Amino acid sequence: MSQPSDGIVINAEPYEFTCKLDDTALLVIDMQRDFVATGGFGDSLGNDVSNLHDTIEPTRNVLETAREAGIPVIYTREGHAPHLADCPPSKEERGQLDVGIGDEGAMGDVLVRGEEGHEIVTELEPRDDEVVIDKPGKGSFYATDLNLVLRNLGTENLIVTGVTTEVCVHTTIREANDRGYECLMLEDCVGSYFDEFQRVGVEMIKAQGGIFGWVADSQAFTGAIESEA
Ligand code: C5J
Repeated sequence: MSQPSDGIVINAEPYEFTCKLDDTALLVIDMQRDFVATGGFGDSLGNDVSNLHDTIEPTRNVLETAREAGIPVIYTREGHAPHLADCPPSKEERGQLDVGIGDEGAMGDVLVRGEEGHEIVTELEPRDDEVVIDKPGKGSFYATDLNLVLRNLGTENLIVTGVTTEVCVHTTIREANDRGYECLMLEDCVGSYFDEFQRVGVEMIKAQGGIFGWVADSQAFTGAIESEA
């Protein structure tokens, strides 16, 4: 069982992933200080952010390879306008947090656009010519222009990185599946606060012959792209 033979072949599970430079985009999901940084929202909730930190270096390598190969890079950021009119009250209230969405935290108002915590971590900063999609939900397609942007680019395949594995990464891959995209998750470039969720979150993508897509590590991706160049 394999995809059509023309194209770049990436060693993946449950079987080889094939794509072309001109029908592929790299998604970098929610690598924001609020989720990843020490002192950010995720950290303030008592989560261990070290697993998320570990994704930065491999993602940086993947970004460099994609940019050199001319693969479009699309970033997403989860967050809300300062008035919070785009934040469902259920989301705002859930958790009964002392410092929750819209409240003042160590990096500005939590998950609010324009605040320090909402920005992408410095190591992975978008270039000026790259698309950054601001999303109010977990899924990157919900209430955003992502599908339009991808269709305009001629994208059929998505290389998926970001955080957190079982929340925004999974929701986005599931949404992408239903819209006809093929997704390759790079397992060392996605991170969860919880080891068990990371393990199972990765397994679930490639189970049942690739029910949601494929999984590879970042070196399988960079090696395949670089050998094509
Ligand atoms: C969460 C995300 N975990 N980016 N957001 O609330 O996964």
